[in-house]
Amino acid sequence: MCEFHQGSHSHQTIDPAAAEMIEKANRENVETTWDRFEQQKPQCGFGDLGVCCRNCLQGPCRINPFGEPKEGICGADADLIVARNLLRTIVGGAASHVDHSYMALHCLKEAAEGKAPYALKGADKIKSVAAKLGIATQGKSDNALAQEIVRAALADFSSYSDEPMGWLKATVSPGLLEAWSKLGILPKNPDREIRTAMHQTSMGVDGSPINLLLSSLKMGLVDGYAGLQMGTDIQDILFGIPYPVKTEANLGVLSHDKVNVVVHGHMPEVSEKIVEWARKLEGEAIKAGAAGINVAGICCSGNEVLMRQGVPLAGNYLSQELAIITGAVELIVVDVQCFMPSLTKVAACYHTKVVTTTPIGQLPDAEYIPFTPENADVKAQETIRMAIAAYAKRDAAKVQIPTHKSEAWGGFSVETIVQALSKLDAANPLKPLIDNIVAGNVLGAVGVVGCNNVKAVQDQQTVEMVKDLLANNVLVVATGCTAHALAKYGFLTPAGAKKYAGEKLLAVLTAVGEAAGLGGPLPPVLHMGSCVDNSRIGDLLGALAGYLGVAIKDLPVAASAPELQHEKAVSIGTWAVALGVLTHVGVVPPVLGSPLVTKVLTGDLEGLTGGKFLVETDPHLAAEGMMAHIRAKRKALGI
Ligand code: SF4
Ligand code: MSK
Repeated sequence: MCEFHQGSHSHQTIDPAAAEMIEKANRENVETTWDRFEQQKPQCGFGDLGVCCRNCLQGPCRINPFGEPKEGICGADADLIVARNLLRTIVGGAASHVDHSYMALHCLKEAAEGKAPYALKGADKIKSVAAKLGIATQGKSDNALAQEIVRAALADFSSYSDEPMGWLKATVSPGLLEAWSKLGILPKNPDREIRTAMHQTSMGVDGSPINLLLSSLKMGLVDGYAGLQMGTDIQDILFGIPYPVKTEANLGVLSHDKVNVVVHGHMPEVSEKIVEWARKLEGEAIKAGAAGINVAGICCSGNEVLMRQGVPLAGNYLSQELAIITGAVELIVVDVQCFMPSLTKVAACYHTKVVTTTPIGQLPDAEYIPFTPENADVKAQETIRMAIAAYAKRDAAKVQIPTHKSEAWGGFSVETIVQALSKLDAANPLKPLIDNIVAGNVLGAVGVVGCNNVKAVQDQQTVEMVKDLLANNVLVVATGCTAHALAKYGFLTPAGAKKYAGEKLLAVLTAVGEAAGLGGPLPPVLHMGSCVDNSRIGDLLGALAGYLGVAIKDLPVAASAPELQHEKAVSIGTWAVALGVLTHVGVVPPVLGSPLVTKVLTGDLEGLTGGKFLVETDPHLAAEGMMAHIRAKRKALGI
């Protein structure tokens, strides 16, 4: 066994389990994302600044920020090229979320019509979504209501009218509708908006950077309401509203003596079925000589099945190859988004099977098991049996599972948070939280979301920033791969409250946690779910603003994506600034080549929506910047 050198990978990760596996990869000559990052250096300066254009075949054109040329062949300057590239990035993110939401919608349609083996577990959600859509509920079965909800959603996708999206109108306050209407950014049919934005950014169409930035805001709303909100609403109907659940996080959750199956990607339609059939087929694994079947999650598939099933988290985005490098993973099943094409190459060094499940998410050399809502039971059994068969091929000499893991609590939907607070004030559940904010016991709240990015030391910016926020009595909610990051270091536990929260925040968390029957404080970071679950944060902000009778932009809150990598993180951030939220990004986005775009995003935007971007790669300065904003909002509210 190689001696474990903790800290020798301090420029790559702060996670000791990840460091141990990078060491193992080096020893076993397995290439990882960090090796490929080194091979990419130096990364292209034009790309970094966003001033490279490939939108027509006369290009590529690039602008020299320090000299000539100042324009591309068609005359597009840096401002235009950067604005066009930014909108296309946001379109990429929005399209991913909207397609995800559409897949969930298709699954709900088939299930509600009795054609797919999914029970509708979220009866409460059916009622609340129907109510917000204005669908009468009395005397109707869950299935009938679900079918009406599906029709309402599909109406948005097939709308020819100039009316804004129904799902958006049903979700946001009239104040926001009016503000967005004045800006001309209310989206209509989401598919049409995505098409129009691709058209708008093609060669020889929109030459106005400002107009393109307004379309970027509109695309943020497409993401927020046709992607995040609709996706979460539909998934809660299918799989149930999450409630608090305790589990564990980090590579140490992998088992030495069980068949390890890792779910990775985003779609609970796949991962829920894998969990269900792993439980049902446990006997077959035992017959094959294993102690059972252990399912663990990577990225947002992990978050989805953690939130509703208590499945442990194996790791976030940068740990996906490392899970295979343990030598203990029999099978990794992916669906859409965030899985590296390298997975099959890494898996080839071990006995691990890689299974793809969707027509748009395939990998050469992987096993393709096409899941549909109708065949999900059959395909999930096939997948689990493939994993059981692979167990016999596990090479004990190659197995090294890090011991590191931490307890982690998840399942903090808005419904859960309200339920916990209602133990303090049943008639007025939000009042205790608001009272504590007014009294200064909770300075404010920050939603910490998004990914890992190989440009940043894995988890470091997230952890350092959140430590500062909590110590200063700022409540933190988290989703996505940052929730994994925080889970690994104990932020999602009651003990984490004692370790990280400031005195006043700890007192509040203790009062709520004890009233809710947890026998101790609430975790100082509330895990609200996957990337699409960011809509839960939007719902919470809407409820708090509604209670106080102010706009979201007036609340003492901020958002942060300290280690973002995916286009989806940019589109989520754009939705957040459209809502009026100061949104920090800890990785510099490719916009600095345009002084105009940079100025609008980090300054002028505030005059339009109340939100803007804060770009800061230092986690301590980022925390300071958000807290300064929170204090200014408190002052403006007179608290
Ligand atoms: Fe160059 Fe203009 Fe074509 Fe872009 S659209 S590649 S700037 S000619
Ligand atoms: S999975 S989008 S790396 S959070 Fe949602 Fe993680 Fe970012 Fe993918």
